Amino acid sequence: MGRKLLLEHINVPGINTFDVYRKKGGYASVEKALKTLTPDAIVEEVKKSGLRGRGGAGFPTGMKWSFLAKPEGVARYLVCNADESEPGTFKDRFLMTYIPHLLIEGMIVSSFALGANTSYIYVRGEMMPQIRILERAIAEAKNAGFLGKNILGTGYDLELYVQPGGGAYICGEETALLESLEGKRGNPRIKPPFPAIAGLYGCPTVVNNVESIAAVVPIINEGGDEYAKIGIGRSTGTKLISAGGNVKKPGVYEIDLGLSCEEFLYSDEYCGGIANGKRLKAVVAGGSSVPIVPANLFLKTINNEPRLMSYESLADGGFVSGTMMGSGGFIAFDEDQCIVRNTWNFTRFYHHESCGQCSPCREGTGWMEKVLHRLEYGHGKMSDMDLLVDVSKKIEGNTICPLGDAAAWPVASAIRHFRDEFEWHVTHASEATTRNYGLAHY
Ligand code: L3W
Ligand code: SF4
Repeated sequence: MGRKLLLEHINVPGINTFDVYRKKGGYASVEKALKTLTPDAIVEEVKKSGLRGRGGAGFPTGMKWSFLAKPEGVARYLVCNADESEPGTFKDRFLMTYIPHLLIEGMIVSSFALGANTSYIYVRGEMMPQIRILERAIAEAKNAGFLGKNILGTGYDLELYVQPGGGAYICGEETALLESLEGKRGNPRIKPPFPAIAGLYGCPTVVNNVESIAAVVPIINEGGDEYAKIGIGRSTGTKLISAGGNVKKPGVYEIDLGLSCEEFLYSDEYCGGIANGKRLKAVVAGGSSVPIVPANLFLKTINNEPRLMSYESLADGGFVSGTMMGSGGFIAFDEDQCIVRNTWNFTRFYHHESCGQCSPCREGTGWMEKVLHRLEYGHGKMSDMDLLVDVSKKIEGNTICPLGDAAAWPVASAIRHFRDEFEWHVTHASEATTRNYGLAHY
C-alpha cells in the first residue's frame, strides 16, 4: 500500500470546507513556512525533495523556482496552471473538487517562497463548478487570516485570484496561458525568454501545475529529504494517476513513483485489471500527447525488465519502445479497441486545438487528420502509413510549442507498433467502413 500524501483525507466528510480541513492539520505548512522558514529555505526544501513538474514535462520544480529573476522593484507572480485539458487527464479537477484547500495552502507557501504578493489560479473555462469551489475556499481562507494583508501577523501579504480559462486546450501551454491571463488570445510565445525571466505582464513568473503546488504542502510539513525517500531514482514522491479507458476501476489513484506497471494495472488497489474479462491491447500512459505502446511494452521494457511507473522507466527505450509519464492520464485499450480510430480521434483533437500560428502544426495536424479519417472509413491507401510518418516527422521539433510534438508522437508510435492494423483497414476496406457505426455524422 503506497503512502497517501495528497489524498490521505480525501474521504473525510466535509474536507472541502476550511473547518474540517484545518482540523485535519490543514494549513500547518503555512504556519511553519511563514513563521519559521525563509523563502530561500523553502526553495531549498523543494529542491531537496526532487519534485518534478506534474503537468507533463517533469521539469524539476525547485530548479524552476531558483531560475526566477528577482530584479529590484519588479513584481513576481505565481500562476497555477489548472487548465487541465489533456485527453485522459482528470487528476487536477479531482483535487480542486474534493480538497480545494490543499491547493490554496500550497499556493500560499509557494507564493511566499517566490516573493509573490499576487497569485493566480487559471482554471479551465469549462470547469465552472471547480471555479466556484475554489472561490469559496479562497474566501474561507481569507476570513481565517491565511490570505490578504499581514497573513498570520507575519507581515506577508498575498491576494489570490481565480481566473476562468479561455476554453481552448492550448491555453494550458504556459505562455499561451499567460497571454490569456493578460486578456489576449491564448497564442503560445516563443521561448526563451522563459516565464521565469519574462512572464505575466513581462514580469518574472513561475507557472506550476495544480498537483505540483499541492505537493509543496507535504514537502514543507515533512521536509524535502523525507519526500525524496519515496519513489525511485529521479522520480521522487507520489504521483496522481487518472486511470480510464477499459480498466475495471477507473478513477484517480495516488501511487508511489516506481510502482510496477503490472501492479498498477492489475491489482485491486488500483485499476483492478481490464474490464469484462478482456485482454489489454495498448496503453497511453501519460495523456494523449505521449507515444502509445502495446501491452507487452507497457508491462516490460525491451530488455525484458519490469516496467515501472516512473519518469525514467516509462521512457526507457525512447520512441522506439517506450512512452512517457506525461500528465499521468492513463488510458487502457482492450483487445476490441481500434487503434486506427483512436489515432484519428486524437489527431482530430489536435487539429481542432492547434492555434494555427505555425504551418507545420496548423497544416500537418489537418493533413494527418484527413489521411487517418480516410483510412478509418475504408478509403485509405497502402502508402498512407508512410505518408503519415513523414508528415509527423515534419511537425516534430519544428513548432513554437509542444502541441506539434504532441500531435506527431501518437501517430508515429501507433504506426510503428500497429502497422498491421492500419494495413488491415486498407485490405479490408468494406469491413472497416461498416464497423464504424455511429460516426457517420462526421
Ligand atoms: C527557465 C529554462 N525555465 C524549461 C521551464 C518551462 C516550463 C517547464 C517545462 O510542456 C509538456 C508538453 C506536453 N529556464 C527552462 C525553464 N523551463 N527550461 O520548465 O518546460 P518544457 O518546455 O519542457 O515543457 P512545457 O512547455 O511546459 C509540457 C506535455 O507536457 N503534456 C501536456 C499536458 C497537459 C496537461 C493538462 O492538460 N493539464 O498537463 C503531456 O504529456 O505535451 O510536452 O515551465 O518554462 N532554461
Ligand atoms: Fe500553435 Fe501548434 Fe504552433 Fe503550438 S505548435 S504555437 S499550437 S500552431
